[in-house]
Amino acid sequence: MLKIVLATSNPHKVDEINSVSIPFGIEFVLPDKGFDPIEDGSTFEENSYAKALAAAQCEKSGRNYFMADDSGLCTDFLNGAPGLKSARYAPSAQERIEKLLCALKDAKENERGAKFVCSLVLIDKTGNILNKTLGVCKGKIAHNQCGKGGFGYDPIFIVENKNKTMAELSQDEKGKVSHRGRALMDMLMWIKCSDLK
Ligand code: ITT
Repeated sequence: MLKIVLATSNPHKVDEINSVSIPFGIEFVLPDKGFDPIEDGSTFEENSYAKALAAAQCEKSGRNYFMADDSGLCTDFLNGAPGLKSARYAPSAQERIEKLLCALKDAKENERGAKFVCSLVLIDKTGNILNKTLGVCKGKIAHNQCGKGGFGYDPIFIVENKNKTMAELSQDEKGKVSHRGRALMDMLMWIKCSDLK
């Protein structure tokens, strides 16, 4: 099994990614102690690279490859917000959901469009970018929360062409349509064709 450090503190990302990658012979593991990235980039990709580099810099276990996921929810009504600030929009996941529903309370049905974005960046221990992928999942913001699966904004994100929120999908279904699932599939295909070991 090829082990790659996943530069994150979010256990939901590790679960979602490993549920897809392990059948491909690739396991993602948490960074060593001291992982504390500064996410002050102006794009998802810049933040993703900053996280991957921070994991490489605190590596003590001899692992060679580091991948980061920077992701977020962009809404049309709020000109792309919360976007890069999705994780910091309010203190807890429930408060973030409530704040977003409140911010969209006057948005009409055709103004509730939104997309989840995920930037994956894979680097080696010296910080060289080996590959990067981007995944997008389109949908709209619901009026109320629905579903218990996933994490974050999933209970208020209605997936395009499915009459369900992301939180009503199984982990398998989410992996097939989500921003993370799409970016990950491209990344796994690249890794499989590369000679990383
Ligand atoms: P790391 O930086 O440690 O990876 P994080 O949760 O802070 O963990 P981000 O900075 O990438 O990650 O912020 C992403 C936020 O966007 C996340 O906290 C959620 O609020 C939201 N988000 C991202 N992907 C999501 C998904 O699949 N479902 C629901 N919300 C998601």
